[in-house]
Amino acid sequence: MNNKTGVLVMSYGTPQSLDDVEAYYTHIRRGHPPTEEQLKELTDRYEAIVGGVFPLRENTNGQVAGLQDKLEQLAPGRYVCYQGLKHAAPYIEDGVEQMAKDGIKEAVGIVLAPHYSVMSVGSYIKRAEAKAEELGIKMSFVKEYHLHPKLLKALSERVTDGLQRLAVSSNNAQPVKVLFSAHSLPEKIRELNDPYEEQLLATSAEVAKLSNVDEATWQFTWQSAGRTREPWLGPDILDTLQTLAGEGVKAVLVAPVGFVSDHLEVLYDLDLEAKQAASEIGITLERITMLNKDPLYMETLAESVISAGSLE
Ligand code: FEC
Repeated sequence: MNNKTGVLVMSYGTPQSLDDVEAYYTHIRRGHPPTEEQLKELTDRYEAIVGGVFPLRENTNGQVAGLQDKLEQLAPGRYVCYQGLKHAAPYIEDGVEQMAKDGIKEAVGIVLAPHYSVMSVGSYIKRAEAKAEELGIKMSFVKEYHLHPKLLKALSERVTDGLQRLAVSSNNAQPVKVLFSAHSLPEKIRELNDPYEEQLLATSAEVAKLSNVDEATWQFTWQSAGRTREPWLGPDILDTLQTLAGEGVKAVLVAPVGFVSDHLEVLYDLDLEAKQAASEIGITLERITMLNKDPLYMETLAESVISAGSLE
């Protein structure tokens, strides 16, 4: 018996190495291996950003350690963090199993993604819950923290800083647009009354307000839609950039508020693909820096964990 409360910190996961991309992609595709062409396309994207290093792993490790430190400050000796990844080892189930081996009886689960969708955070929770039930661990979950004041403050500081950088790199070009973005999901989530879109818009509106960005100067767009035949939520950022160019916009600050780390969907989809597309149509594009181990983000996570635990 361990009197500490376990904290299962869940994140997307990334391959261990370029050799591991196929296994990782197969896991994302629920056991269906990618075609050679699909595998090459994804491997090329990783090669373009990392050259053998996968930044999400180090960033997730850093966030888990940062959360442990913050919990230790706020509630000394009470919590112990475990990592559980969606598509790579240690998997979500491995994290729960480790808690059981350590004698943990009660735990809180939190995902390193602020917005709830049944297809994202919901699926992490489902897997953790099933394993915890099997192993007799009582678990509660933080479902979302998209309006936590410290998260909003950390993001708004980044928007303010990003706008200053954009003014310099674009030579004060006008008009400017702030584009809040997040990972697209299949359009069918709309039939499920899913809160994902509403929560993303709420975060965007609050961050815009705190950064003094008026309503006409920001909008929301999707990014990184999956390569499947079904329709995904749009417009995609590449289409949005075309529309903005048609409206005469000259400078864009992208704020990917649905993500919390530097990883493929930011470093490739935004920094390489979107930036290149923007420059071809006369738009200077900058992006806000990601949260990674930002102390305000660590406090957001720690306070959310503590309040989820105390609701029991
Ligand atoms: O840096 C890295 O190695 C990993 C970057 C990465 C993050 C991420 C976050 C989210 N995803 C979400 C939804 C989907 C859905 C599908 C899907 C597919 C991929 C593929 C790669 C990938 N995702 Fe991802 N996602 C990242 C990477 N994602 C690679 C496969 C190739 C491709 O389609 O581009 C479609 C498959 C399915 O049906 O499951 C849906 C959502 C997030 C943000 C929340 C979270 O972090 O969990 C939502 C980071």
